[in-house]
Amino acid sequence: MKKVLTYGTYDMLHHGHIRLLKRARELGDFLIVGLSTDEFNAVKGKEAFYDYGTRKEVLEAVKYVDLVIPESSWGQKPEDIREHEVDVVAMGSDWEGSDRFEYLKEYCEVAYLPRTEGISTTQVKDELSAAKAEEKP
Ligand code: C2G
Repeated sequence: MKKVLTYGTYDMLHHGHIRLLKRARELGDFLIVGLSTDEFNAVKGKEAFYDYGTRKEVLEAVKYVDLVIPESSWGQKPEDIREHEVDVVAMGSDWEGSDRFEYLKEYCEVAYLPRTEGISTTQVKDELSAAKAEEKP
C-alpha cells in the first residue's frame, strides 16, 4: 500500500483544497492529512475561522482522506513519515523548494502539486466582509 501524507490548515474547505486532496490521494492508495492544530496555526501566523475539531470533522468527511492526524509543530514530519510508513509527502506548489519540505527527501518522495488559482480562504473571507460592508446602510 502506497501511503501519501500532506499537511495544512484546511480552514473553510474550498475546491482548491479538494483538488489538492484528490490529486494527493491519486499518488497512492491511502492519504493522511496532518491537520494544523489551533496552537500551530498561531505559530504559522494564521488564525482559522473554524477550530481544530470542526476542521477535522469536515476533512474526515472528504472521500479522498483516509486519516487525519494533528500537525502541532514544523519538526514532527520525519516522525510522522516513519510512524505511518509514508512513501510520498505531497504539498501544493506554493511550498515548492521550501526548506520546510525539501529536507524530507531524505526520508521519502516529496511531490508538489500545482495550486488551484483564484481561490484561497483569505480571499473568501475578504470578499465576504467586503460584501457585508456594502450591505450596511
Ligand atoms: N492549496 C491549493 N490551492 C489553493 C489553496 C490551497 O492547492 N487555492 C493547497 C496548499 O498548497 C496546501 C493545501 O491546499 O498544500 C492546504 O492549504 P492551507 O490550508 O493553506 O495549508 P498551509 O497554510 O499551506 O499549511 O506544514 C505545512 C503547513 O501546515 C501547510
